[in-house]
Amino acid sequence: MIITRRNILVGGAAGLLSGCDALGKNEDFRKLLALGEKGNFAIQRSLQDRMALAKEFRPQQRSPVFRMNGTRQPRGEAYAKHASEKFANWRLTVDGLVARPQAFSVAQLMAGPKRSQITRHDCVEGWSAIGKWTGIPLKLLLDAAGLKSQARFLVFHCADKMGFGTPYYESIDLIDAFHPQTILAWALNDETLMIGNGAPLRLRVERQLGYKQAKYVERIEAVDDLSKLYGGKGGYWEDGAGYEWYAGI
Ligand SMILES: Nc1nc2c(c(=O)[nH]1)N[C@H]1C(S)=C(S)[C@@H](COP(=O)(O)O)O[C@H]1N2
Ligand SMILES: [Mo]
Repeated sequence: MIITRRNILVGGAAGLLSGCDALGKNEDFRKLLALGEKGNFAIQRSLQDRMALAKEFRPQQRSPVFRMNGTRQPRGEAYAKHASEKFANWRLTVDGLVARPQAFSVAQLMAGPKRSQITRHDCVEGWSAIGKWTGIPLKLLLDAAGLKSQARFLVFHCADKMGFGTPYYESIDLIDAFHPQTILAWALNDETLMIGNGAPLRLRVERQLGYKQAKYVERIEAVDDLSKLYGGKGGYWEDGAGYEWYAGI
């Protein structure tokens, strides 16, 4: 995906340069091309920056306790039942603009390839915590489902309801979706996730702030447009409190 976009950018500039000798002699047009090249360079730089890895820490640098914030215990009978069954019947569905909709059990995800990373979580409320997350790279789930070419964003639907019964949800673009540190985590500090931290599955998208780290994820939906969902801003806090959709750190 990203490679393709880069190729289009580079290919576009090269095509213009080779095809238009007469135009190339025109001073204004040459200036315009030079600007275009700078622009492409800037876009490529920013794409590369977004693929850069978040800092990873040493085990001894972990916080003694990893705080729980926002929902610590989802309300409702459905979640309580799942918790009492130790999430044996929880399903993570991957659907929307995909070729092959998927439904994974937590056990299946835990048996799959895993990645661990010790990262710092930064909450806009002014606290941070360093913890070790283990989970399955999101890329593997997307490869299994096969994103359709119209897909632009992934929406994470959560099992907890906020004020007035609005579900928590979040969304990311495909650059973050395929980022090597983007995982669906099922363990924190080598222990199965506690309910307060988002059991049984929560997103870790390490280049962004705390509110993007959706907990209690039960559905990942591939969409072409965020404006059709809920308040249209791509996330619970984006809709309700005007938080930035791209919360890069
Ligand atoms: N489903 C859901 N995800 C959520 C929240 C929430 O309330 N519900 N709170 C967010 C916020 S603001 C933060 S800082 C982190 C907190 O994660 P933690 O409880 O593991 O510290 O989860 C984020 N993801
Ligand atoms: Mo937060």
